[in-house]
Amino acid sequence: MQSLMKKYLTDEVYGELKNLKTKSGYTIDMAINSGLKNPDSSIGIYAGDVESYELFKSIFDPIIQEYHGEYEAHKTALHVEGLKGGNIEDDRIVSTRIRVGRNLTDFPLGTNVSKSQRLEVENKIKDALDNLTCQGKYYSLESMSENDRAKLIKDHFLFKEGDRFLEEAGLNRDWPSGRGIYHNEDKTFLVWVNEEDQLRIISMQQGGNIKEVFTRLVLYINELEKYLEFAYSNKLGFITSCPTNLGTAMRASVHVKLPNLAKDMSKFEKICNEYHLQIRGIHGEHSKSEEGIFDISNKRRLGVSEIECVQDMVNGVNILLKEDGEY
Ligand code: ADP
Ligand code: CIR
Repeated sequence: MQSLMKKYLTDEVYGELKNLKTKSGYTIDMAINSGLKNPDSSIGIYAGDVESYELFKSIFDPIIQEYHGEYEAHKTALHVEGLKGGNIEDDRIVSTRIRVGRNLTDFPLGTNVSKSQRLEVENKIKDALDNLTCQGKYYSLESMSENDRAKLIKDHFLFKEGDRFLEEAGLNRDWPSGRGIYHNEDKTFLVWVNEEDQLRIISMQQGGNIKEVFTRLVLYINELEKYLEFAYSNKLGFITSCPTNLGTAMRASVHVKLPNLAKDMSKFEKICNEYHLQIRGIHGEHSKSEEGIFDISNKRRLGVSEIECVQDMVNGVNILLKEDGEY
């Protein structure tokens, strides 16, 4: 399957964009490098700064439309009130995780920051995290032992090293400098620093109490917003490196056992398309399912509110559980 970048980058569009450069020095060649070097990309393009989405809109706009669907405008509404069926009591649900991506205003995105800017971003985020009432700790990647790092990755808490999509997007430059993870003692609230986005704010726990996970996430995002200013636009919502994360930048997922649908992938995929769900493997994006366990999350994030993202996931997962039980 060709990437959305290849689908929409006609000779005419490339000709129009090839000599343009944003104020931070980002070009269309930098934006499409990941998709060109990784022909199995599904999207294949990254922004370098907020301005990229405007300057290169003749390629970004159709990709955004196709991924998120038609939408009028984006409006953030970060609250849990109104969520229906927020506790899925079914022992096939292994765990729940909700994350949002955020980036700071006044800096290029991770694809195009300098080493010193990345360290500045890390310091600002560390200072803000110090104020959180969950009393977690920040661990820089540089200071972490190889064993601790491997365990955090295996247990689904930390990002991996060497992702080839991020590599070719310039997101792994100067690794591991400036990267790290913050978490509370029981690892139910975590923040990744300077991975694909400058912040990935994460709430997670075992089981299917989605409302509890969502409530914790909202609480600490609100606390962080007192200390950090996140890049946001009325048209695109929260600004992220990858156009799939624009809008709420929210991915609400469960790890769920669906052994029967696993043997009937065309039906599984049909249901997921209908209910705006994405299927990932057990170790995140581009990984495989193990023992019939899948990562099921909302797909659209732009032009929908945060609660709609979570509701998409809840509604869809209930259907999948029902269908899987009927074999
Ligand atoms: P992101 O969610 O930030 O887009 P990934 O898809 O790579 O990135 O997932 C990051 C990590 O989070 C992976 O280790 C993945 O297994 C873990 N993860 C995602 N959803 C869940 C979940 N519901 N329960 C436990 N771990 C999860
Ligand atoms: C790709 O194009 O496949 C990667 N750059 C990741 C794209 C974002 N992920 C997604 O929508 N699943």
